[in-house]
Amino acid sequence: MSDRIVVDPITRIEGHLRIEAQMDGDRIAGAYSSGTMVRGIEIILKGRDPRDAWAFAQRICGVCTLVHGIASVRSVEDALDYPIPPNAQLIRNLMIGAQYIHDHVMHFYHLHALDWVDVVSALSADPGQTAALAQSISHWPKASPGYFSDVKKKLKGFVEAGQLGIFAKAYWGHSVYKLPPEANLMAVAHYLEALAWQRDVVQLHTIFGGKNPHPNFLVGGVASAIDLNSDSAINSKRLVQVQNVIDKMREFTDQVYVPDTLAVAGFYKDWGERGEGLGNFLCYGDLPATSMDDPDSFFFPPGVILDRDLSTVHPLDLNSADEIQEHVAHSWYDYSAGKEQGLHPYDGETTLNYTGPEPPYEQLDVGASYSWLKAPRWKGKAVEVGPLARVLMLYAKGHEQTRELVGMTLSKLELPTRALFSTLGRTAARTLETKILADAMQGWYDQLIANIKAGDTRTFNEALWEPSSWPKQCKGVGFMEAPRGALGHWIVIEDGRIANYQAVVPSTWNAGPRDSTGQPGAYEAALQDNHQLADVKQPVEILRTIHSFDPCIACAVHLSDEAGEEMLQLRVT
Ligand code: NFE
Ligand code: MG
Repeated sequence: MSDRIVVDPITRIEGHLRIEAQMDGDRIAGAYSSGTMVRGIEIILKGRDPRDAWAFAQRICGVCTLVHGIASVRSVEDALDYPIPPNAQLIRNLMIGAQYIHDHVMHFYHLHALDWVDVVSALSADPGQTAALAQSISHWPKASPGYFSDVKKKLKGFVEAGQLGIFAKAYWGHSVYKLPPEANLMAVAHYLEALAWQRDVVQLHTIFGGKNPHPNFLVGGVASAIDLNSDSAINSKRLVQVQNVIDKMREFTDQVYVPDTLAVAGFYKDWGERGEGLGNFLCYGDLPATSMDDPDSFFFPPGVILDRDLSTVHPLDLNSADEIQEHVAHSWYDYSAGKEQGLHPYDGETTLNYTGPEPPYEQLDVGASYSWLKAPRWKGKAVEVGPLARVLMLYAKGHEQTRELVGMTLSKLELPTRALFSTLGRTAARTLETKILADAMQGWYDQLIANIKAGDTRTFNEALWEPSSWPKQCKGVGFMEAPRGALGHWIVIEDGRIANYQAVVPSTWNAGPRDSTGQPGAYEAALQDNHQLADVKQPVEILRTIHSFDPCIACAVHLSDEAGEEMLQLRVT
């Protein structure tokens, strides 16, 4: 196996991901995705009070900082049949929406953009022409020649001091970077602006949840009281702040993020023809207008799309033992019934069995086990989850704004509908979903204000708080759509304590390894889909497609990294 490219770690992600690409000349013939750190949260949770589980589960990740808290409280509420007040539902929707918008903008500018934007090329941009470009695509006020001249000066300072800092060690000057210097300079300016913007908009979480990362949650509601006459509760001043954050989110999305995505995509249309892979998409659905028991009221509809057939959305059942199962045939785990078995999360097992090579090593034995991620499957099929899955689901269900935005995007880029199923389509879907959600935020906010005006300030239901009111045994699933896709926590409660807890996480669906039938996971399939490398020593194409999924391996393996050591290597053999 001499012609295998190893990229480890994949940078500009959360967590530790290794990609091995088996080359056939300059083409990727087989790709292997490996999570290289071990999990532990599910073991830590056993025996604890279910009302505390969210605080532990939330520490799975600091990027999708609230989603494991929400999935966890929902799992307990589902198990106990525990209703929450309408205001709590609205506040959760606002917090989830804010998480998406914050996370997607940061992913685009700070994690993904540098796969498409050559920072060093920005140094040869003409600030006047950059201003003309910026003004031609948006009304964003920071677009004068003087402004771009200042950004260029700042960047020049970094480079001359040999301190590219956050921009260091990329493949600058690579022939696959296609943007003109002016577009590169505009993108660098927005990269820096997005850093400041995200600090402001994250306030929404601190207002409703006390802090960020890891805002506070509560089984039975939300951890914030509404009292317009109190300084230490959600009052008029705080509500005005929330409105300001929503305005800032919508403005930046409309004026910067959407136009930048379209402008950059215009130079990379060939990426609308590669990197799809599976063609199967799954959503659990989320953002209820009423309650989690009423999927018809969800803003994001649940369902499964197979073989990119948008005319049929298949229903799914998170409680059925035959539908969602995790496989470990190529993962460093054992199941008591054998490694070939699939297990539904209620019956899930977390038994570590590392059989890989001793580090440092050249290559993984991809014919055997090669990842700390399990391989989740729906009815035996590998599926993709995330923004593209959600946008396709909205599209298939006839959501009008989605249809308009998708139509506008394809017509501006002069691309066929088929281009949705690609690396470019995945990245564009994230942008469009942000626009759709930023607009929806206003609706949830207006409803919250209307409830408060009508005298309803309840945010917590104490009816089932005491374990003495619980059944001796029960189980439930808390699910949501996290920024990276479908997320579920399955809990089994016995005598008021956690008997079993399993999280099946978006990046596990997408980044997982092959299963017992040899089916690749979503990353693997995408990399095997029409990927030529212009320079095997600088495999930026691998980064483009992997980053289009926005990996989070901390989530995917439920991290507990005892050694804390990274293996830094890029090896071309
Ligand atoms: Ni750590 Fe996460 C999200 C979850 S993982 S980022 O979004 O759940 O895929
Ligand atoms: Mg899990």
